[in-house]
Amino acid sequence: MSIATANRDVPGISVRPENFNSSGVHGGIANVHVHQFVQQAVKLCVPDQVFWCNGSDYERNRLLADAVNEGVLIPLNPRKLPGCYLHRSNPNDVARTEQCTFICTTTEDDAGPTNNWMPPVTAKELLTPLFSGCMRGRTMFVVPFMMGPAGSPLTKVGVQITDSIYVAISMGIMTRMGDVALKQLGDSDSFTRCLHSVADCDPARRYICHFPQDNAVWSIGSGYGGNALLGKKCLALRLGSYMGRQQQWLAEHMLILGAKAPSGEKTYIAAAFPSACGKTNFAMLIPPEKDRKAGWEITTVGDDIAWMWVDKTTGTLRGINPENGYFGVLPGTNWQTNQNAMQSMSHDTIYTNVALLPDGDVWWEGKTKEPPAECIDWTGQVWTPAIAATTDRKAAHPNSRFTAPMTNNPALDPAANDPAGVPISGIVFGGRRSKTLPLVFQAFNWVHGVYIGATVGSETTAAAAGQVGVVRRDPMAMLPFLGYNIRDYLTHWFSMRKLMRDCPRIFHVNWFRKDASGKFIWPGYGENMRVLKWIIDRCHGRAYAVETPLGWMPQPQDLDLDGLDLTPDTFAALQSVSHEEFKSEILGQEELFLKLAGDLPKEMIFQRELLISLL
Ligand code: GTP
Ligand code: SPV
Ligand code: MN
Repeated sequence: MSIATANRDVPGISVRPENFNSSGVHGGIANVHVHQFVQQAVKLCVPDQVFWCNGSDYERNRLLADAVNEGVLIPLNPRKLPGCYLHRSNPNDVARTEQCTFICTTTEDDAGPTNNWMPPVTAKELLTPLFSGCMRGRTMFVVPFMMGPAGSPLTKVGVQITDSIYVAISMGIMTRMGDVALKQLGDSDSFTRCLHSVADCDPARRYICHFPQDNAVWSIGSGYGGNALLGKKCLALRLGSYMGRQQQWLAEHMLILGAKAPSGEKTYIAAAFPSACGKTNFAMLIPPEKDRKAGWEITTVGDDIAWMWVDKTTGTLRGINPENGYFGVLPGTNWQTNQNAMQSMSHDTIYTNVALLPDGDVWWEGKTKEPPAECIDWTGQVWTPAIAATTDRKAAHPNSRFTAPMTNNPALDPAANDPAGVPISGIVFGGRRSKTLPLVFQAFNWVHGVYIGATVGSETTAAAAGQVGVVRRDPMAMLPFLGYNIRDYLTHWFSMRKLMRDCPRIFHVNWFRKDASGKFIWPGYGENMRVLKWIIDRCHGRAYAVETPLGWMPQPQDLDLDGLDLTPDTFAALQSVSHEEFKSEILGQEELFLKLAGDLPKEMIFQRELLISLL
């Protein structure tokens, strides 16, 4: 076995395993705990080579070249898409697999009724034989990474071991990767130990196991997205939420956007929508032309994850985006719907599971109105519109995604790297609901807002394996990402109120209501600015609203609908709430209440009783 350190900017040097010296110093990496972790992993997985990543440009180019040589990445047209590559995942491995995802805590009660659970001992007994020798003939990448900007109070370090060069390269985009993370870690032992192997990529032997009590993740059998880039959902949400509860902060499946008004006033809003329900698009919103002309600017702090804490001196909620890049949904994304996303992926981007055009460009459903005459689909087969019409085959997978550095985003917020984070004035919850839920309403107060977040329902999407389009409860959009008992999570949310002097206002939105013919009623995307302006005004105690059983609602005259092709009747239809339909909605919420059985925080019970008595 040799240990490749060519990445130390000195091509071609390898260090043999016996050169691990007693102090653990190797390859410029001095942290003895990291060394012990790597040595244990080497013993278990038996790789041919160990490659320590330092995060340099030199290293990135070398990894990209290796990935191309191995056929893992296909270079795209360098004139149209400089620095971009196509990756095709195993067709059995295209989305998160919630049925293979486990929270491994000593008691089942710690994981709670919404998580798959295994005792840590059982999980390790089950996974150790799967990891045993799984990297024979392969290279083990050691990927130190940091979630959060350097020096932020919540920033965390992880070390991911992986045998996937695609994962190593992706971690270099999605996180602050390499020496910068080791510098933050110093001599400390407190880093998340992430062990990952694609192994034989067999769904029957796929496990994503979280050990919150040991600050560790073991993932095997998948090379895709949240299953494999362990800093994202595993560390930043599942383990993050567990730490957040212990340390009185929140790790949430939320975007953070900044909105600068023509007056210069800057407002930051966080929003939680379930997977593939509009976070990236809302975070990168481009206002309608008249708002842009008037001086409105929307900027992105984050598009998927927010870590938020209460500032002790001011008593306000502040947030950071722990990530460094975007892993964004492609279908439906185009120059009309999301120009900032298109710019973000215009160079130095990895496209996963999209179609390849004859000229080395890429395509996915919804990129252009007209499909290409011919392309190679995401599985590598010839695809034409005629084939699609007879077989229902998509050119790109519905969960195809781009991986791009956040610095590519022309609308990146100036505070995206600020360790002090940004002040959060409003929190928005939302779901994908073709019926029942109005375009927008505001909670009466924090407790009511937490109830609204807790009872969010949304139609399932292609972001997770399984049936698409069925309404399920997805509390705070965190159902698949909670690292502990939902009872304690809701209690934690309620109790955060006590730490805050001036707490954010809470809202619910639904961009996805449909008419009788199945068409979206609301134009969405950039036009969501009209709703956002009302939300911002409400956060600052300005705009008008009427009281309804659901919460505060704008009337047509309270929202700027100027220049929008939407009749007052249509707006009324968007905002209408049928008491009968809402009674069924409350029955739908029972799904969650029954799971929590006798364990419901009392605020949840009182809020539900209040809602029922108002209808
Ligand atoms: P994850 O990365 O899975 O957490 O998803 P996300 O919440 O960031 O979702 P994203 O913004 O990528 O949107 C998912 C899909 O919804 C894409 O196909 C978008 O085009 C579509 N979408 C986003 N916003 C809107 C909207 O306002 N209206 C409509 N009709 N579709 C939208
Ligand atoms: C999601 O499913 O919410 C994602 C994609 O953001 S993944 O990273 O695969 O979880
Ligand atoms: Mn997500």
